[in-house]
Amino acid sequence: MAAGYVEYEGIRVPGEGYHTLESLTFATKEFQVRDDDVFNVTFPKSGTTWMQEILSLIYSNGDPTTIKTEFSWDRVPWIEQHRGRSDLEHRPSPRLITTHLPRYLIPPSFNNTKAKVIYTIRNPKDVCVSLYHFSLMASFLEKHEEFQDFIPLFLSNKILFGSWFDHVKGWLTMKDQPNFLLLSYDNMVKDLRGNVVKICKFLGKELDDAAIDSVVEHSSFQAMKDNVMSNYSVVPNEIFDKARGSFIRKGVSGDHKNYFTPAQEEEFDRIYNESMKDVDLSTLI
Ligand code: PPS
Repeated sequence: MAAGYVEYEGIRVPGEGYHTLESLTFATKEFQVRDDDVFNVTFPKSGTTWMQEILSLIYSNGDPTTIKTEFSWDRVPWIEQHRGRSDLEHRPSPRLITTHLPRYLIPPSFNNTKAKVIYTIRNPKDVCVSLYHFSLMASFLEKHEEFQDFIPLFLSNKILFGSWFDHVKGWLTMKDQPNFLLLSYDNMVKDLRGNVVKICKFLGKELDDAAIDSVVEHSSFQAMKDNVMSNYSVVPNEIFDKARGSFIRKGVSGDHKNYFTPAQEEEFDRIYNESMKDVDLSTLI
C-alpha cells in the first residue's frame, strides 16, 4: 500500500494530516446533523471546490467578499477531515458542509433530519484524468507517471473514498427524496447559470437576477483559478508540487478524449456498463 493512507470501514483516504481515525469516527458516528444543514457531496474531482464557491456565493447573496477573504475549506469544510469537529460542531446554522464520504458512512443522525444534499457527479473518465493529474502533484497520493497505469487503480476500490461506481450508486439511492438534488459537472460546464438557479430553488434561496449573475461570474473557471482563497496556491510546494500542475487545472468536460486510447475507452465503457447497468446517467454525464 502506498504510504500515507488511512483504511477506514471499506474506504481508503489520505492520512498525513488530512484524516485520522478520530476525525473519521467523528464524521461517521458522532456528528449531529441538523435539519438546516446543506451537504456538498462528491466523489473526489467531481466539482467539490466549484460547489463550495457556488454555495458560499449563494449564501452571501452574490456578494464576493467572503470568497475573497476566507478559504474555501473554511467556508464549506469537510466533516471527515481532521478539523471537521472544531470547524463544524458549534458553527451556527445554516451550516454548509462538504463530504466525499460514501452514503453508507454518513452518520446515523442524518437519517432523522431534513438536511439537504447536493450530489454532483462527473463523467468518470474525466474524473480519472483529473485525479491522475492531481496525484502527480499531491504528495499524499499514490503516483503513476503513465496514465495507462493509473486507470486500473481508478477502476479498483483502492482509489480514494472507495470505487466511483459504488459511491454514485450509494448516493443515488436518495434520488427520489425531496432533500436530494442530483447535479452534473458536465451540465454545469454547459449551463452554469441554469444550474445556479436550480440550486437556489432547491435551497429556497431567492436571489434577484443581479445576485445570480454575480454568483455565475465569481464561480467561473477563470475567476476561481485567479482566487487565491479557492485555488489552493497557498498550499506549500512540499504538499502540492506546483511545478507538476495546478489544482484548478483545465475545467472542461470531455478531457478524457485526450488521454484514453480507443481500446482503453472501450474497456472502461465495458466495466461502466456492467457496473451501472441499472442506472441511467445518460442526460447527466
Ligand atoms: S477535490 O480534490 O476532490 O476537492 O477536487 P474537485 O474540486 O472536486 O475537482 C477539481 C476539478 O474541478 C475543476 N474545477 C472547475 N471546473 C470548471 N469550472 C470551475 N469553476 C471549476 N473549479 C474547479 C478543476 O479544474 C478540476 O478539474 P480538472 O479536470 O482537473 O481541471
